[in-house]
Amino acid sequence: MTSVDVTIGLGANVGDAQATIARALDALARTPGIELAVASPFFATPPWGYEAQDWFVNACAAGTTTLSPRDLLAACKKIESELGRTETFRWGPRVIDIDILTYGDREVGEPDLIIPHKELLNRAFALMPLATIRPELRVAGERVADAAARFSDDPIREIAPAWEPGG
Ligand code: PH2
Ligand code: MG
Ligand code: MG
Repeated sequence: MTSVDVTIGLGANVGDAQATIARALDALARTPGIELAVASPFFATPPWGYEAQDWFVNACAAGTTTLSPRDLLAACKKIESELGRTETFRWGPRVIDIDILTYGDREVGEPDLIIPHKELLNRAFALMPLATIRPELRVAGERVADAAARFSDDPIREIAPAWEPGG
C-alpha cells in the first residue's frame, strides 16, 4: 500500500484545550493506517472569524498515511466525536477540531473535503505551527515558511512544547 505524507491541524477552545489536543494526537497515532512523525509546539491563538470566544490552542502534526483522504477524514471525525465535539456554529467554539491540511500533492475538491485545506495560506493559527515542522512544504506553490512569515505580527504565541509519540 502506498503511504502518503500528510499534515493535520488541530484546534480547541472549550475545556482543557491543550489536553484535548494531546489526546487527539494520541488517538491519531493509534489509528491503523496513520503514522505520526512529528508534532508542533502548542500555540495560543486569537479566535479567527468569530471574536467573542476564548482564544484557541492550535497545533499541527505531520506523518504518513495509507488511508484515502476520505477514510482519513472519517478517522478525524470519529476522534472529534469521541473527544466530545458537538455541533456549534461556523467558526464557533469547539472542544476539538481536526483538519486535514495537506495530503501529498493531492487536490481534493468535494463539498465536505477540500485539500489542501481551503484557507491554510490565510490562517496564521494553522501556518505558524505548521512552519515549525514542515517549513519547506509547498502549498499552492508557496513555501509554508514564507506564507507563515506574512503573519509575523500576529499575536500568536507558543505556550507548550510539542506532543511526542508515546510520550
Ligand atoms: N478554527 C476555526 C475558526 N477560528 N481560530 C483559531 N484561532 N483557531 C482555530 O483553530 C480556529 C479559529 C474553524 O475551524
Ligand atoms: Mg478548522
Ligand atoms: Mg474541521
